[in-house]
Amino acid sequence: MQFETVIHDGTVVTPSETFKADIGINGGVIAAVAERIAGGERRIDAGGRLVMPGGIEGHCHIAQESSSGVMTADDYYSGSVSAAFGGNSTFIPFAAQHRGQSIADVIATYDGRAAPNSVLDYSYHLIISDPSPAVLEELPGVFARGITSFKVFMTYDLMNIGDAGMLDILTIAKTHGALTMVHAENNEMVKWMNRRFAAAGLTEPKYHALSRPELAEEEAIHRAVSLAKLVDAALFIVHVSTRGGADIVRREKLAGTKLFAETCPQYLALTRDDLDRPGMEGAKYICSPPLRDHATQEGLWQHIRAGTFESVSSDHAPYRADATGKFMNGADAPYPKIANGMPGIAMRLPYLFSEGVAKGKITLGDFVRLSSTNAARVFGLDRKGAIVPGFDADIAIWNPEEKRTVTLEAQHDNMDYSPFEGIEITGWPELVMNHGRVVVEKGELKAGRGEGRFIARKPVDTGAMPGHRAVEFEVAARYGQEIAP
Ligand code: DUC
Ligand code: ZN
Ligand code: ZN
Repeated sequence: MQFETVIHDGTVVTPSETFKADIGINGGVIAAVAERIAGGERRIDAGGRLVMPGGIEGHCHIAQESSSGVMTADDYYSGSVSAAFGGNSTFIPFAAQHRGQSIADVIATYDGRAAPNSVLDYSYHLIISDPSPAVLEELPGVFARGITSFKVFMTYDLMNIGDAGMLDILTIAKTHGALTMVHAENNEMVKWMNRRFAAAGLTEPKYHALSRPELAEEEAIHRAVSLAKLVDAALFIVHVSTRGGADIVRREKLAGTKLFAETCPQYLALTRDDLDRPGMEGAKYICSPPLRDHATQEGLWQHIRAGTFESVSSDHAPYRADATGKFMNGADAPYPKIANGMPGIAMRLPYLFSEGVAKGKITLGDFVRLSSTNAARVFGLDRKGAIVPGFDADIAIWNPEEKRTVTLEAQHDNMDYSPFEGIEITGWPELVMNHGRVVVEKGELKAGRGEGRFIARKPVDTGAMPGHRAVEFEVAARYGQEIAP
């Protein structure tokens, strides 16, 4: 068999094995994995390197306006380029509905932003902020198009859809095999804390972290899980930032709940002390849920090791430290008026590899699972996330020995700061391929604008998860009233 591309002499990493093998690629797809593959129009030498599934970034905000109207600094070009330099082959940003907007309009808007610009394959999670009857009716068409997940919020007055709204979304999602993702923080607790801090004149960035207590996340995770269990729908808790929240996820998974979760590098690398930097420097570290402390970092690593999280995602939410982003309400705005989020799409995998694999906290197999394989499975990318014949040739070749210090200049996003600046990294992605196209090689971009494809995704697979059946629906059925979703 003749191959367009052969990757040879590398060490292939899968979730369960690490072995020497060559890979033959034709038509953008992995055609063979074998001990020795001769020929190839192009031969890529991976001697001394790790050959892994390209990263799948499942949580990032690209060309997205926040509910208060701030546009992210990255569009689908800079966002995808930055993702690729960070070892990713595919990404799934959000397509965000603003209240009153039809879903057809949301999708058309994001298609216009993504298709001409993305260098990587992409899909969207739909953010629903206004689950009106008309919007709920539109959702089956969205699933039919292969957008099989969406995010809802339990916080922010302009985004929070309330418990009944969540139940409506969860019920429709269950019917269509879609996955509901949730930002879980108790809105009323946060608003109450905000009022207390405002009354005391405490408005510097460091109070942001204190205004969103760990209990606000833990309560909301517990409530979100309860809502999902009532209708036996699948749920994905995004950006878990607390040990207590992760404990709930773990417990519920053990009980068979159809539950998935992620954490993010910033909760492992940074703490609330970073918000207490001089002047308004701390604004760069404002994200929600907020940064916590060293004990939390330890707890989150324990949960990563124990398998509580499907993935470690970046939550790349790039707002520049200027009037276009963080300071759109003024250079000394009080913390509730500073844009929430920080960049990190390029640092997610180098950080996870360096802190996790190189420091012996996780195995190479764990890294592959957390960076790619699990996201493919949970988000329905059925031809991605593994080095298997028939799958897309989405591959990242890593030099596990390369050492770098993170600098802003070496980033490829549109940001004016990196929260990871100065961190020492061991292990770096040297070549990134998407659907057989080399996108990044030895520090150079090789792909063009708009070459990435929209990928239609499959329903979430919860077949192996027992789930729950709320007893009240059973009793109603015994009364002859079938009201179960
Ligand atoms: N939630 C996110 O997922 N990202 C940025 C801000 C937020 O609230
Ligand atoms: Zn969120
Ligand atoms: Zn996010």
